[in-house]
Amino acid sequence: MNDMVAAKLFFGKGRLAGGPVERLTRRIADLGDIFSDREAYARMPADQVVYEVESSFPVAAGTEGGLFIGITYIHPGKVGEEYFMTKGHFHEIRNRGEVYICMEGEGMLILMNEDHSSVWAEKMEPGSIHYINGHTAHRTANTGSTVLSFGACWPSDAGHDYRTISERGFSKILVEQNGVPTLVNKP
Ligand code: M6P
Ligand code: ZN
Repeated sequence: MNDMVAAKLFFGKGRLAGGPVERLTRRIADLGDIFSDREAYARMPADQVVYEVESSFPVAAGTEGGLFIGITYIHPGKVGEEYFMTKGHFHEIRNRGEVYICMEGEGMLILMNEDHSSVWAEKMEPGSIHYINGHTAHRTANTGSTVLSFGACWPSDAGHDYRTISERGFSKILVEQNGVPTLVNKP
């Protein structure tokens, strides 16, 4: 039992507080391998913040049976027609699931099966709760004009496999078409 860890956290003033919280910022320069429109990407300011993640790790990474908690804040914006989004990942231990709970804004949770043959999306809106099955890659995109924030809870032994996504991407991307978020085959 780690007694340095607060058992109770608060989402106050738009921020996670009340215990040890790790903060991570992902800028345009950190996301070179996820956006499809390379020319539009090259025109973006390298230091522009795309999303931030606040996480609480009550147990050591790799602990079986524990849980981690996070809140992700995705800023509004697009690279070309593709919405600002997270890197996305499978879990290293593939069968581990996750839950997302949307707090503010509007967006889409983009999901892909393990052999990349199927990509689908669920609409995120304040109060929507999303169960992400194991063996399923997950990524979130902000399709609105305000910050999209959502809470996440995942097993402490799940791990993040970013390499598979970095190498192969998702087989569909989410772009604005006639003002509507639309999944299209990756160019
Ligand atoms: C959620 C959780 C985290 C993840 C974060 C950002 O909060 O799924 O585990 O780190 O979203 O997503 P990514 O790691 O794919 O950039
Ligand atoms: Zn995850």
